[in-house]
Amino acid sequence: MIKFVADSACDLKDYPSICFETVPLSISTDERNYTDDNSLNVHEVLDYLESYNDRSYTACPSLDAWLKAFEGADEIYAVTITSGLSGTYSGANVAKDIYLSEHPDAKIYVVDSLSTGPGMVLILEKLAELKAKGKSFDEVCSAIEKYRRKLRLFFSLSSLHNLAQNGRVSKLIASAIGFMNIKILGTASKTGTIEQVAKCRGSRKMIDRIVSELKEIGFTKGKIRICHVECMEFANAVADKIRSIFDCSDIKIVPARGLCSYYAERGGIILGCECE
Ligand code: X90
Repeated sequence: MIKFVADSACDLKDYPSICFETVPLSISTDERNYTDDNSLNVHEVLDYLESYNDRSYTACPSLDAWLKAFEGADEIYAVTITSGLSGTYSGANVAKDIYLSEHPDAKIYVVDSLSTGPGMVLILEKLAELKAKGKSFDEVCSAIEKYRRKLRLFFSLSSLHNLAQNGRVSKLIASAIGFMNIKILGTASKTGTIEQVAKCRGSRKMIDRIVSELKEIGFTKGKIRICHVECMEFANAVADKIRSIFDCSDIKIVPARGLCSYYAERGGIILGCECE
């Protein structure tokens, strides 16, 4: 049996047409612990964290969760959030070694997305497409290694509080926003870490800046996937503008699950695109 597995940073809960499972990261404070599984109420977690004034944390999926997701399969494709910001990729590789020692005939490919949310979705879609075309395990692996390099990720955030608190961006960058309607535009670096692109005042300027970045990287008509943290309208406005400027019809928008919601925070969007 073939299984596709991703950690919960992919923002999908299900993927009809393939055998798909997600493994949860977790979000916690010293008094509560949330598992980013299908039953998590993201809205409630965001409310709670806004009212809670002490530190909060996240943690990788457990080895057990990966092993349970692998169970029963002999060909496995596992997609993780970037190894540049999380230990999830190494955790998945430990689980892979354990699984292979118990199922020596199985094949497992763990993909480091160097990205998150929408970037992981594009990789999952490509995996599903390659398998639907009957490609072998080795063909899929080499095609995905190439495809991964063609993806770009941008994000517009209204607060960097949780990223700074957990050491994923510098406190200096983080302190520059969070007031006067300033949003920050960032991108994923080649090694899957966070790079600041611009600061923009207001949604309209941010949308224009996203469009000019897409032009800059040579985006023309590839697929675009967007996740948003309780700001569907903003995500729609970004998508509408992109449709009006580029010859791009394949745009999909989903709400972020817990992990991306925690880091992107309310008002944040993350956009992944294919680029030549
Ligand atoms: O605890 C853990 O291992 C998870 C750590 C995840 C840290 C960053 C998640 C970022 C999510 C924010 C903007 C996107 C940045 C992506 C750059 C590659 C969303």
